[in-house]
Amino acid sequence: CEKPDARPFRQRLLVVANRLPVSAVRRGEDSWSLEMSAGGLVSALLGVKEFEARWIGWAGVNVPDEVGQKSLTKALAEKRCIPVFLDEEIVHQYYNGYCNNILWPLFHYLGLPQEDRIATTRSFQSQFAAYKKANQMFADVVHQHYEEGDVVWCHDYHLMFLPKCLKEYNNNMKVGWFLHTPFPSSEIHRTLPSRSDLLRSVLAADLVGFHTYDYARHFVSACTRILGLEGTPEGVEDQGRLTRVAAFPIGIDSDRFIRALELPQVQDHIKELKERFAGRKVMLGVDRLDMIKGIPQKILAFEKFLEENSHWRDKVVLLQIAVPTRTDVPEYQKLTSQVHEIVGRINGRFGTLTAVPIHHLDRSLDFYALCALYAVTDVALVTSLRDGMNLVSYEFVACQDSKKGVLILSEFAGAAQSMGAGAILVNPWNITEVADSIRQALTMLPEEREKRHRHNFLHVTTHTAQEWAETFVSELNDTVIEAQLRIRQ
Ligand code: ADQ
Repeated sequence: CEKPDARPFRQRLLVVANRLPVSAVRRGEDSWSLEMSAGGLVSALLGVKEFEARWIGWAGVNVPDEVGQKSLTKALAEKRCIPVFLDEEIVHQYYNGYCNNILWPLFHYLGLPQEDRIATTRSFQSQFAAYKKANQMFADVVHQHYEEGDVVWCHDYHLMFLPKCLKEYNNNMKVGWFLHTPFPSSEIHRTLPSRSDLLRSVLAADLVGFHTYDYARHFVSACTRILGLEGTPEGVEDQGRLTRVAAFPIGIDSDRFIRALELPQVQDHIKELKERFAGRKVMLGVDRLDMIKGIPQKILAFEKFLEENSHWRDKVVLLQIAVPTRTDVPEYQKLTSQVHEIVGRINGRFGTLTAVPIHHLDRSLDFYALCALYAVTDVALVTSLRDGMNLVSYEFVACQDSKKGVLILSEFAGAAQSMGAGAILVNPWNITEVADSIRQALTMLPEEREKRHRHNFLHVTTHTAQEWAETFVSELNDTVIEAQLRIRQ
């Protein structure tokens, strides 16, 4: 007789995102090395243990041949990953073009590209066509792997067309969509030529989630103003069908950071850093090198602080770690040169033969080095011009339980809504205000630091990535059950 399966039932979750959590590098005709990629989405979803999760996405590499596609599919299957194969042209038009050149800046209030109008319209149309085509390719792969009862969770602005494609395949599929960036005011969204198509497609999902209540409100008001639909406290209604819209603020796996601080290698690194910067307060910025992160504004505010507080010049150092991203895009290349130019000028102005005020690194740090840096920091500076949430602020807080450093946080990061009471909130465009907040942070009394840190630490350790994912998926299950009950009534 068959033994009963001892494992509790775990629902299958298909996580669909533009990128898989691993990047593939080809080593031979059918040999691959797979590297874990960093980033908020990956670290958040890796903490989810309640589900039988599979990832569907692009592995970041062009694989034109069948041998390569087969062998990569096999290698990825061991990591529970399923590839979507995108060719170079699609990647160029869909990913570099429509996603990164149009949706990303627009959703962060940087507007649409400003080139010649006719050229923009033409390239816009072909990029949008590629966007739809790529989303359909993702849908095809989901369809091939879908089993009845699965939950399909689509992620981010790359896949706004996916909910509609999935529901066309199977209207009973449970589909959720979550946006990791801000959703802008409806006045911004309405400038997008494909504004209605994207909204309608997202509305095909059963549940639509955002980091903050404000983004959810902007989305609902875009649907009411642009599509003429009815917004309700629950979401958006279209001819009796409700799409539930709500806020699900993401978190981090805080225990992973807290546990890492106890490892000997991290402790050694902390000791080295303390010796290296002895006698100086350490300020830290960790960002992807992206215009939305407000890196030039942050550095200029630091310059202003040094200008106005000469007695601090040899007592403080700013470590700015910036991972280059989208390096083939001219705007990003310009940003890199701009940051280097400002850092060089300030170091020339305030540096001495033995020390410079800014250490700028254009690279990624490994997890343990990052934890050590967070732990020795006195003041973290997060000055995003817009940011869906910003996980760096969470990671810093998780590593500060002994030091109780101060977080200076942009009011335009989603994190400001959860950590506003513990951080010093600033308008990153106001260089004078940020410079003043640096002085305030460096001179803050220990009791005040302790009080602010307690608030933030409690938030970061209770609102974790796991809790975020479980809440979203259980809300999605409930939403579908409620909709079925409504139809039966
Ligand atoms: P990102 O824009 O990538 O994420 P963020 O939330 O700060 O921004 O996450 C960045 C991640 O990359 C963090 O885990 C951080 O540790 C890591 N990282 C950044 N710089 C690094 C460096 N130099 N070395 C090593 N690691 C580095 C998007 C949205 C955010 C949203 C997340 C999650 O733009 O607003 O918070 O998704 O939803």
